[in-house]
Amino acid sequence: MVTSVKILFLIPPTLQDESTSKYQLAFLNFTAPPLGLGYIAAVLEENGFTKLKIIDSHALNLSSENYRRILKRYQPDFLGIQTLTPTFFDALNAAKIAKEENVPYVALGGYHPSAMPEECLELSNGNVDIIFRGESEYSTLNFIKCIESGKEWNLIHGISYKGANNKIIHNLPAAFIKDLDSLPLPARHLLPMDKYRIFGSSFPATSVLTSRGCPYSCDFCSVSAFYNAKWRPRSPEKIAEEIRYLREVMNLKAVAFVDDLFFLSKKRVLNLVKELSKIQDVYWGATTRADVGDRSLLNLMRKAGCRLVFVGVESGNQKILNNINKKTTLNQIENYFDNIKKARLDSLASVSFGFPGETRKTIIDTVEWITRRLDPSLALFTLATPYPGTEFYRRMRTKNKIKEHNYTKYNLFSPIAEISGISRNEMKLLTKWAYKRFYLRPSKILQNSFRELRYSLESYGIRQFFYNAQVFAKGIINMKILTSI
Ligand code: B12
Ligand code: SF4
Repeated sequence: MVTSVKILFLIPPTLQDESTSKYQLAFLNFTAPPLGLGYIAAVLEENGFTKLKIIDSHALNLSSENYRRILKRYQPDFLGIQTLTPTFFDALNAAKIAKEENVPYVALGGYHPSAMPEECLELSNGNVDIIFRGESEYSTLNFIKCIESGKEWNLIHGISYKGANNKIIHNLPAAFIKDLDSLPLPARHLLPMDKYRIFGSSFPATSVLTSRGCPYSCDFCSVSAFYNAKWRPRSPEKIAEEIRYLREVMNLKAVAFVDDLFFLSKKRVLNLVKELSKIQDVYWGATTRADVGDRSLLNLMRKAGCRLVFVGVESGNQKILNNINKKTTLNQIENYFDNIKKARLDSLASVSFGFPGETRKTIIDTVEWITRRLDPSLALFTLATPYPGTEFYRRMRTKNKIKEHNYTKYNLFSPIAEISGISRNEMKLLTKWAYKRFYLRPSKILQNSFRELRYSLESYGIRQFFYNAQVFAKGIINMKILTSI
């Protein structure tokens, strides 16, 4: 039994070569706080557990040795490590160090362990005691209460662990939180908030979540698998309360709504836009599909401080969109980008190469369509990655098409699955070509420069303009790193 439990949550230090891991963050200049850990910590604080720390090793640039020193000094009773598929081996390394430093309870949580609890426990060689599956605010609270009181874990929902004879036990799944408004705001005060930047901000910024989950079921998406295709919104009033706090208390003026699907309910966005219009000097961006949110809504969003809309386009080929169950049409996507432009918003088109049906020709056609027809402000070209737990993973595995088994490479920039007729090396070259084709056009460079200048003058100040020029240059340099991963 442990009294007054000391708790540490961790984004594990990276084991990857620095240039590779840094690339992802540098290219889009997007680093966001781990809101999931922030929410868990806030619920624990609310319930009287105040011996709490969150260490974001990425934001703080911590090495394994720095992290070991923190463990020695703090000596937590419970360590919870956030684990995405590409950070799985980082998490195992952090767990091993924790056991060497005698941390009694070491846990993994997040997308990857939720999809692969057994494999995670097996590969950890006894360094991980417990896996949290799914949404974990209340399962973590219940677990911490158990270790404080010395009670058994068998009634806690949402956890997996090894029982007698090393047999893996999966307790019942944790229920989804019905009313997201009942959650406290994420414990940002425990995070290094001065370190986070969103798309090109020269000053600190943050992510915010206005809903969880998504009712669609795109084959490749970890989110629909994780949240069981359920969507739950927060109320506009609660979101506005958070934004007001961020603006007035934390002095942040740029926010990325990182929901999986910000736009699902037009009524909710309209109400939210109304609330946000009352808060001065806050600029924001949000994610969407191309079939939700019409022109009038986009116009209102612009007035309420929206500057960037991130659209999951995925492919410029209708058959491929159908193959991945995206349920959008090329026509809808074209209209949507036209509307975004008319509303004077910036757009980011996110595209992945390598879904079923992809050929060299479909990649080239997609890039030309994006460049000439959609002409978004920014484009993100990634490689289709079969994340464990998704339908895409199951299909690729059944067909024996997964050729890369090192999870560290599941970073959206390394070829993982085989695509008939295109070698892995050619996939990298095609991605590199796509970036060049899209960004290195004189018209695009001019257009982006003017737009940045205009935004800097009307919203963020001229310092922002020079900062962005430097980010763009870094991005170009990083393209080399991208294709050498
Ligand atoms: C913002 C964001 C980022 C930010 C910040 C990430 C962070 N540290 O949280 C940045 C830009 C840094 C980022 C980077 C990447 N990301 Co990202 N990101 C997101 C996004 C859009 C929102 C994250 C978020 O705030 N969620 C909201 C909170 C409430 O949920 P949560 O974090 O999942 O936490 C809950 C549970 O998962 C669980 N939990 C999570 N961690 C832990 C830990 C413990 C101990 C416990 C008990 C529980 C627990 O409890 C939490 C509360 O309920 C998600 C999509 C999504 N909806 O989650 C993708 C997502 C997590 N990212 C993803 C990917 C692939 C990446 C990158 C590889 C992309 C890239 N190439 O750049 C990198 C990896 C960076 C790295 N090396 O770690 C994938 C992960 C897929 C997978 N199977 O691993 C997702 C799911 C997107 C997707 N649809 O595929 N990302
Ligand atoms: S890709 Fe977007 S629309 Fe599709 S399931 Fe995932 S979050 Fe929903």
